[in-house]
Amino acid sequence: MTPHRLRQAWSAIAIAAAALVLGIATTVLMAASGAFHRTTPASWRAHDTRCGAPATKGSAVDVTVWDMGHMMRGPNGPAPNNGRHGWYGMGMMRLVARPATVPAGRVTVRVVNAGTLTHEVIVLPLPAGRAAGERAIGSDGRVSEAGSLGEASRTCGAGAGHGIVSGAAAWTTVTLRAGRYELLCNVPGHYAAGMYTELDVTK
Ligand SMILES: [Cu+2]
Repeated sequence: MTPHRLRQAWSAIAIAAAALVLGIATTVLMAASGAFHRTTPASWRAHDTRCGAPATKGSAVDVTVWDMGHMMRGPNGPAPNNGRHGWYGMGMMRLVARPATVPAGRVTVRVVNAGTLTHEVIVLPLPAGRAAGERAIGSDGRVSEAGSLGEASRTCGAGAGHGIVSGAAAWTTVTLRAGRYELLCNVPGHYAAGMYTELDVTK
């Protein structure tokens, strides 16, 4: 191991340790705020002041994500495979953004998880000539996140985390140029189950 490699290794360990401490702190905060004790997980909590996105400058896009968790499995286990990626048993899931068009600049994506499962929202540019929902899905049930501009996946917080638990909100602020974008959930199987939508940004 060269000195350079050694430095890289040590900084990786330091980052991992910091992430662990942050994770524990987040868990403690979530426990304190009652995030683990929601009794009506599918309810709409956009106005839950313990878990709402802060006021923002620029545009806001409100995203609602949901699933039909109770329909995900038949009496004898997973629903039959319809041939698409083997994720048919995940049932129907949706991601809806309002408004669907915003002006270029700072855009805060505010997500409410009205479903029963954990979700997330990732912002990706939409390649020319492609529609939302057309990305290649890997054998792990996920799409490539290469080129991601940001994500809301931290329960009751901003940016990347470990997913938005049922009933909670999450948000992220990104700067978007004019163009077409796709908002999607990349929890395994969720994209194939319908968790994507187009977001257009005008000049
Ligand atoms: Cu999802």
